[in-house]
Amino acid sequence: MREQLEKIKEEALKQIAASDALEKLNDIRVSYLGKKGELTNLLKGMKNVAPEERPKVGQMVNDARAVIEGKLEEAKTALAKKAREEQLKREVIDVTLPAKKNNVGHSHPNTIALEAVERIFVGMGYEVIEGPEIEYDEYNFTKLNIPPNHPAKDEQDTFYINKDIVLRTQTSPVQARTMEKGKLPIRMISPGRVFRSDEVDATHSPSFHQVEGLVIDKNITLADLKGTLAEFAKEMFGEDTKVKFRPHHFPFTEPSAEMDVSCFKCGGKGCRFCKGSGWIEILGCGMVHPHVLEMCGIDPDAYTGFAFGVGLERIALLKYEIDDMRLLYENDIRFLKQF
Ligand code: 2U9
Repeated sequence: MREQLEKIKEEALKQIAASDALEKLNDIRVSYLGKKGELTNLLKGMKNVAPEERPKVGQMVNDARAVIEGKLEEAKTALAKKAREEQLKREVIDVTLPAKKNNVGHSHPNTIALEAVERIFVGMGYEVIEGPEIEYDEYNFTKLNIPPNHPAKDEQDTFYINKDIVLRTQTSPVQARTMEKGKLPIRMISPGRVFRSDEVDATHSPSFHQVEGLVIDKNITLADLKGTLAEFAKEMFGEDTKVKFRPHHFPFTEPSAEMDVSCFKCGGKGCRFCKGSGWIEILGCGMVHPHVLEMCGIDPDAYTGFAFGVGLERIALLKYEIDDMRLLYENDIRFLKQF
């Protein structure tokens, strides 16, 4: 029995030494020390041992059991240590490698231009008011004196959601809604995204941005419009900027005009930038049409007002000498970082 015990112990220790996984050690524990394990079976054979021998043999079996258990524990600790070391090796960090730089964003030229426009008008006491991009036809057109069948309402120019609702083609509905609230006087600008079903090219996009302005008070005249917009031009394009107003037509203003600024590249002498004319068209403007005042609930005999509209992309393209509008919609950080 002693010999049998030694053989079992040796075999167990050999198997333990050769084990390279925790599951194998577990199998060994079961096959030697488990309920049906070899050592347990050996104890079951004690009845064949002479009674006086039994304590000694029992002690031997228990010793063998302790040795196997000890070795199993040792092997388990060694395997766990090896696994930890391998994991550490896999996760090793080379602290000498250069760090990955986070990409830092940059303000868009539209945003820079808008902030400049807002600063100028807020400085003159205007409020900045925004409104919905999806609008009723009534606010986008009818209340602005653009009647049904007007060419600007043509399907080619306007994105219709249904027969009554459009993607706004201008930010004017925000001013119409403000007028309807009836709190006078009004000094406001409304910046925002507008939509027109245009083909994309160097100067057009189906979605662009406008800033429109509106002033309504008693005794507002064309002189207020001219003085305000001349001041805006100086602050936006430089102290020496001159302005020129050319008659124009908009349904919502009467009289209407387009305003040119003296070329800020050549000072008005004429260059490639201003196509030799010395002037650059900047915005549209006019005195608010009495019919618009009336439709928005304001008495045209008591109040007058002026309005203007500028394309933000146009300002950004001119100010930063960008020759293709499409660059403004690509958001390439290498492009944006130049401004
Ligand atoms: C109300 C009354 C009048 C807003 C105005 C313009 C002139 C204008 C264009 C500039 C370039 C649009 O982005 S663009 O294509 N806009 O020329 N906009 S007056 O007039 C208003 C607005 C609201 C109630």
